[in-house]
Amino acid sequence: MRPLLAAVDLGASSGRVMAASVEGDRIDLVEAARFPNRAVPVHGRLQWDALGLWAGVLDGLASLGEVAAIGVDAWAVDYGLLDARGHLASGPVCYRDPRGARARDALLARVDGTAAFARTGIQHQPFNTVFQLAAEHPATLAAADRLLLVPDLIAYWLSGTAACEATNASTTGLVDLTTGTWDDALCEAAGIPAGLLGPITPTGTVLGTIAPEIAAHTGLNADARVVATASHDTAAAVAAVPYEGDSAAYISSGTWSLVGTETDRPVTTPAALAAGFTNERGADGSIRLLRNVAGLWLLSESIRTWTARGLDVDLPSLLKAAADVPVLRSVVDPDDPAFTEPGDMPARIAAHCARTGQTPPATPAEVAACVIDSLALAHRKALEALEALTGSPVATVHIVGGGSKNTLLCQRTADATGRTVLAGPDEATALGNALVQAQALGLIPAGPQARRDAARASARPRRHEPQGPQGPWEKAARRLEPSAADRPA
Ligand code: LFR
Repeated sequence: MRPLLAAVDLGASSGRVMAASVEGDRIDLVEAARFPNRAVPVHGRLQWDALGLWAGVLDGLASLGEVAAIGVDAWAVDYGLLDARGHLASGPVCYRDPRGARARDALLARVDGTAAFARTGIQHQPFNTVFQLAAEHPATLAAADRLLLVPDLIAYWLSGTAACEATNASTTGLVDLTTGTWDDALCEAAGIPAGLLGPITPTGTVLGTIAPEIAAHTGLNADARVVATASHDTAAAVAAVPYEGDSAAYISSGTWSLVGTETDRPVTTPAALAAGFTNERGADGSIRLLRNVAGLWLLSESIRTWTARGLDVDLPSLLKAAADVPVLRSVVDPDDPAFTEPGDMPARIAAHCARTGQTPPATPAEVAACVIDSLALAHRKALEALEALTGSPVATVHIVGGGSKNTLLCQRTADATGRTVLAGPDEATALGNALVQAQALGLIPAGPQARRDAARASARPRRHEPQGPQGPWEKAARRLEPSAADRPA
C-alpha cells in the first residue's frame, strides 16, 4: 500500500485537509476536506475561530482512515496563548487587526528598527508577532504559560507536544538570524515574559504520535505520527517550487503575493529594509528573501462585498469579463494601508483611483481587471527591486499557489514583467507540507535537491510567455509613484 500523509493547510479564507500519497519519487494530492475560514470582530478585536478550524481538521482527518503522518501549515505570525495547564487562554487575533500598527510605532520609537532588522532580517510589518505581543495587556502575557503559533497550536492539539517550528518562528520578528534563537533584547523591549516562547524546533522533526483521544475521536491509527512540517504556509509553498534553471524567482500567490527568491545569506541592508524585503527561514535553513504584496485579498474581499449585497458573482465568469476590460484601464497600489482591513473593497479601490486621477472602476469586471493589473504591476516592481538587491537577473518566474490557477493574473504578470511565467502547482503549500513530511519519514531522500526533483515529478507547470510592449506597464508604474497620489483628482 502507498503511504498516505495528511497535509493540513490552513489559509485566511479556507482550511483543507489534503490526502497525499507517496508513489516512488512523486506525491499525488487529493482534497479530503475543505472548510471556510474568516476573521470576525469580537469585543473590539478581529479574531480567528481556532476551534472552528480545529473541528474542520478533525472531520477531515476522520475521513482518511489510516495515515503514516500528519503535518500542519498555516499563515504566519498569529498565535494562541496557553495557560499553565495547557488550555487555550487566548485565541488567535487576526493579523489584520489594527492593534499591531499602533504597537509597532510605539516600539520602534524605543528600539532601533534598522539594527533590529539587521539581526532578525524581518521587515517591520505591523502584524509581526513581536508587535502583536507588544500590543497585549501585560496581565494577559503574565497569565500565559506558552505561546503557540497557529499551526503549532493545531499540531499540539493533535500530538500533545508543544513545538515552535523554525520556518514560522522566523516570521515573528523575534528570532536572531545568526544564532537561530530568540533575540532576548527584543523580547524584553516588547515586554515578552521569559519562557513564553519555547525552544525552536527544527523543520521536519517528528513530534510524536497522535494523542489517544484524537485517535479515538477520528478513528485514525494510533501510530500516526505528527511531523513539524514547514509550518509557515509560504515556506511550504516555496519548498515545492519546481525550479527550472538557476535564475528563477517565485510568487506564492493567494491572499498575499509573496514575491522572492531563495538565498544562502540574508540581505539585511538598509536598502533591503527600505525596499520592503524580509528574510524568512526556508525549509532547509535557506533564506526566503521576499516582499509581501497584498495579493488576491483585494479580489476576494470585493467578491465578499458584492455577495453581501446580493450580487451573484462567480470567479470564472468574473475573470472572463475582466479579460475584456482594456488593459491597464486603472491601477492601484495593492499595499496601500487603506486595503488592509476587511470592508467595502470596491469602494476603496474606486476612491484610490479617483485620488490618483484615474477613472474609477464601476462594474465588478472593471474592479477585477483593476486588481489583476495592479497585482501584475506590483509583481513587476517587486521583481525589479529583488534584482537590484541581489544583483542577479531573474529570467523565469514561478507562480505557485491558488493564484496560479488564475490564467489572467499569470499572463498579465508575464506581460508586465517581460518574463516567462511558469504557473503551478496550485497546491504548492500542501505539496511542500507533504514533501517535508515524506523526507522526515525517509520516504524520499533528504535535502533540497531531492525535494525539488520530487516537486517537479509531482507537478507540470503551465507556460505563459510575455506578450505586448513594456511601455504601457512602465507608464502605469509611474501613475502610482508617491507624487501621483498627492495629485488632486
Ligand atoms: C501567507 C502568509 C504570509 C504572511 C501572511 C500573514 O498566507 O503566511 O507569508 O506574511 O500570510 O501571516
